[in-house]
Amino acid sequence: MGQPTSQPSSQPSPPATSPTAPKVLPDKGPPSAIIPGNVAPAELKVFDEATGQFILPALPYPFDAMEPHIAAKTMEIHHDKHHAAYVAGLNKALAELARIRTAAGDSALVKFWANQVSFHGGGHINHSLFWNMMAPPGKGGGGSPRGKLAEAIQKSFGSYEQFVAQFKATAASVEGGGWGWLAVEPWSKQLLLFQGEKQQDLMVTGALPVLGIDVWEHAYYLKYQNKRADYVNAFLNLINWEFCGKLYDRAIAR
Ligand code: MN3
Repeated sequence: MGQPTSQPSSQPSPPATSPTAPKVLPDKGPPSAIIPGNVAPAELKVFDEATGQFILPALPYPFDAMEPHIAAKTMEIHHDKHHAAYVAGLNKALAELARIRTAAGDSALVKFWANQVSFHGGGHINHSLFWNMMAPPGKGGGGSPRGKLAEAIQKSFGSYEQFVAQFKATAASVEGGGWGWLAVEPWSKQLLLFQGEKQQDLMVTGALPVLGIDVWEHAYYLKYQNKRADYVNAFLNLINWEFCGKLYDRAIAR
C-alpha cells in the first residue's frame, strides 16, 4: 500500500488529481470483463471509451461526508492516492501487455503484467463500487436493507441480525489487506459472505457484488489504528442500502 503524502489539500471533491469531467458513457454493457455484470459502467464512470483508458471517478460526496465514522483525511488519501494508483497501475499493465503483443516488450513478463491487471483492475472496480456503497450517515447511509434485498438476507442468513454478526466477523478477520463481500452467487442466486484478500484473491468466480467493505489498513488506520472491528462496526452507519439494493435487484434479474 502506498504512503500518504504531505500534499496539502482541504478541498472538497472533486479532487484536483482526478481526470477532469469524465463524460457520461452510453450504457452498452461492460467495456471490460472485470466490470461486475450487475453494474452499468456509465453510472460509475470508471472507463473512457474515447481514450480507451480507465479513469478515476469523482467521489459522490465531500471528503468529510463520512465523519465521524471515517476521517476526512482518510477519505482524501484513500480516493486521491490509493484509488488513483490502482487506475494508473491498471492502465500501465494493459499498455505493457499491448507492447508485448507487438513484440516491443518482454514476453517473459506476461505473467507479471497479467497479475498486475488482476490486482489493479480489482482495486479500481472494488473502490469504484465501495464509494457508492457508502452514503453520509443519516442521509442515505445506515439503517437496514429494504425490499427484495432485505428478504434475501433473511432467507440466506436466517435474520438481519445473524447477517450482521457474520458480516462483522467476516470483515474483521480478513488476513492482511482485503475486503469483506456480500455477493450473489449467480447459479444458486443465494447471497454469500466471503473474504477477498488483496484486491482479487479468494473471490468467488462470477459472484456479483452487493456490498463490500475495504479492510486494508489505509481505509481506517488514522482513526482506528489496530481496532479494525471498531471500524467495521462504524461502517454499519454508512451503508447505502438503496445502492446495494439496486445491485441486488440487477444481480438476480440476470
Ligand atoms: Mn482501499
